[in-house]
Amino acid sequence: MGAKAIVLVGAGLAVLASGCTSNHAALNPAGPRARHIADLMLLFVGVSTIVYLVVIAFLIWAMWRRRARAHLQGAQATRAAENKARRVIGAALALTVVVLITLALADFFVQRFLAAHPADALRVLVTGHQYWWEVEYDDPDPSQRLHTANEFHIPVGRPVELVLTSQDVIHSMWLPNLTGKKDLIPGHTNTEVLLADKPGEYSGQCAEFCGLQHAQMRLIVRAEPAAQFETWRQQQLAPARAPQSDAERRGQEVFVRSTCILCHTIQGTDASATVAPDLTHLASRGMLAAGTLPNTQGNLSSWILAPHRFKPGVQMPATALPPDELAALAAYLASLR
Ligand code: HEC
Ligand SMILES: [Cu+2]
Repeated sequence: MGAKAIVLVGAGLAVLASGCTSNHAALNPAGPRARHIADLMLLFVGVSTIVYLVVIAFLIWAMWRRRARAHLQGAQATRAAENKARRVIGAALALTVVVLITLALADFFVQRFLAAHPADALRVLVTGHQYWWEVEYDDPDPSQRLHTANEFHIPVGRPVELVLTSQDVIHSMWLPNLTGKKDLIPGHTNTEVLLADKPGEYSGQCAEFCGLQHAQMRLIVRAEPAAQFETWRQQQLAPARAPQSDAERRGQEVFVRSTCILCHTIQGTDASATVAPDLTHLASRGMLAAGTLPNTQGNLSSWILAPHRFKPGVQMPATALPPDELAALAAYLASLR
């Protein structure tokens, strides 16, 4: 029993501690929006805990007192006790109203803060798909509109306005270190603001059940200093790196004559379909298929051969290729930095 309790308390503390350092935790805010939400949550939990403890303390006190006073009798004593009880209940009621109004006001001010959208924000359009995130940076100049998927960068300290919609069903974006949840709804746009004040890699997740692979619909946001962000932006805007080796050249040929080009884009080749993640700079991303597999050449081969093995229900068909063509294709994709 004692050992069990120690293990439970230890596990609880470990969860709390990881909540304070994790890159996927509302209790480890990396920007003012998430910080306001975390503070509001702590305020609610703190006030509820105090109220609970006070009520339990009164309950214990009342039980103890009743037993101690059981010998007292008489109409006068009863009336005096009732009057006192009425005053105590009245005071408790008033206190309850004050606490409720305080919490409602705190909630109102946090909501008002979250609803304010800055005018100078960078605009990023995010579209939910079963089961990946399409990302496009808005710009009046079409040549500056960069496209990527599942992983995107933002400059530290500059607000980013996300314009959220969906291509199929309702998804929800949740980046707990940066802000609260916001739905992506087909035929409708929602907006949400990201503002990171600490550089870092923040993990996000689809937070609205959207189909079989809902749990494997992860998102990575990298917040970095403005100069580094600009370098990334320029690198992503460039057309795909030309194949250098024979294997890579062969891989590119395989890509453009396979079914891949029905769904994917690689800027600078004939592939320009937009129903699946843009692969122009695939190798610059850490993970494949929305956080499902580490982005390695071996995993690329396995993924092309049998995507449903890693994501049952995935909207990409398996492609059977001879081993040498598959290896060349994977080598080419792995070179697209
Ligand atoms: C019918 C459309 C379709 C075809 C054809 C197709 N794919 Fe895909 N592909 C997808 C979709 C949809 C995803 C996203 C899957 C997910 O994460 O749920 C995807 C994901 C990928 C990814 C991971 C991308 C990322 O950003 O993580 C790679 C790599 C890929 N496909 C390569 C290929 C190659 C190579 C071919 C041709 C052999 C191919 N695909 C054919 C639809 C397609
Ligand atoms: Cu989803």
